[in-house]
Amino acid sequence: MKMTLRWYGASDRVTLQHLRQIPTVQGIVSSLHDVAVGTPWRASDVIDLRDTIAEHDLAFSVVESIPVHEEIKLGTPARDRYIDAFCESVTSVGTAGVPVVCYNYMPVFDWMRTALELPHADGSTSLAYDHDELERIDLSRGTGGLPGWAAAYDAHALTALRAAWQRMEGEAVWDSLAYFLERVVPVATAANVKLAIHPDDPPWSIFGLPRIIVDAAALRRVLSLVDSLANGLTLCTGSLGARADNDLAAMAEEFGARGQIHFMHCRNVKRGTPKAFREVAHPSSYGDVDMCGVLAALKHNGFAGPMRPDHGRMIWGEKGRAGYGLFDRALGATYLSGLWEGIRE
Ligand SMILES: [Mn+2]
Repeated sequence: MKMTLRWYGASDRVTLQHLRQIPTVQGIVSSLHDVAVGTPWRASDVIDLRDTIAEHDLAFSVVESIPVHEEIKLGTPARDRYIDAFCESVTSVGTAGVPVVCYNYMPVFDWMRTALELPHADGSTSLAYDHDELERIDLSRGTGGLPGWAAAYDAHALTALRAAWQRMEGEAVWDSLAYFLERVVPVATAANVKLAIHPDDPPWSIFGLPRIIVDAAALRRVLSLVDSLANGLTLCTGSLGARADNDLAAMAEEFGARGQIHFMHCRNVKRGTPKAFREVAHPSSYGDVDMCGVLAALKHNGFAGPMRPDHGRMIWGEKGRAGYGLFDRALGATYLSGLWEGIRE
């Protein structure tokens, strides 16, 4: 296992030097955040980012993410040129020697929460989600009412997108994913890059939009679409852990044994009423994720890939990007590394 942390580039308040000072951290997870969705990445830009990271004696371990253009997910005739662009980006990542690309396949919206600073009894804050609250949000005037949703859509664009998605049943999303992977996986293989799909967060339909990467059966199905080591998974314990019927240790065992987990996101959640949760400190006792069970299954199966503490809380008065402060993620990294060290093979 290689411990990594996400870094948002030069504009991130958390610096590479900060991250380097956290015990056990060896690598960085980052992206070309300034390149528009659907524009192919240049190898020279990925190499520049890799070299910046290397100046701090850290590896560029994972690209998270290359965004998948909406036309690809919708399966429109325009998708082919966006798939070509995605392939070109994957090739550039391979040229720079970055071994893993994380991506997700969620319609319209990426991760979704209803609170970015839910206060906890100890004075810390974290991200949280309540489905009833979400469904009460009025989208008729665009995405302005959504907390934390960066890529804004105005009312017109959002209405058009939602109308397009209304024609897509879940099976149609699977078809478009298969079409995408059939073209991208061979390119990734040739570039020596492993693709790692991130589960949907939260793992259920929102605003009437289908979400398909939600449980073990879905992960199995993704792997069956194209049988290749380059077609793999990001196992995110926080995303999948929002559902009580997801046994995360069993998933780590099953997909770890197959060697198809290319990237680990470790985050703990405390589930509330059905379809509600809040993010909590990483140790198992604070939430519903059996972190020791997950890591034991991975270690038992020889997991050697990158792992990162996913979101952290905001503690000690820190301000910054929701979920991506320094302090609690640093505690998460050392907790996870300690847990890992303590598990005997
Ligand atoms: Mn995640």
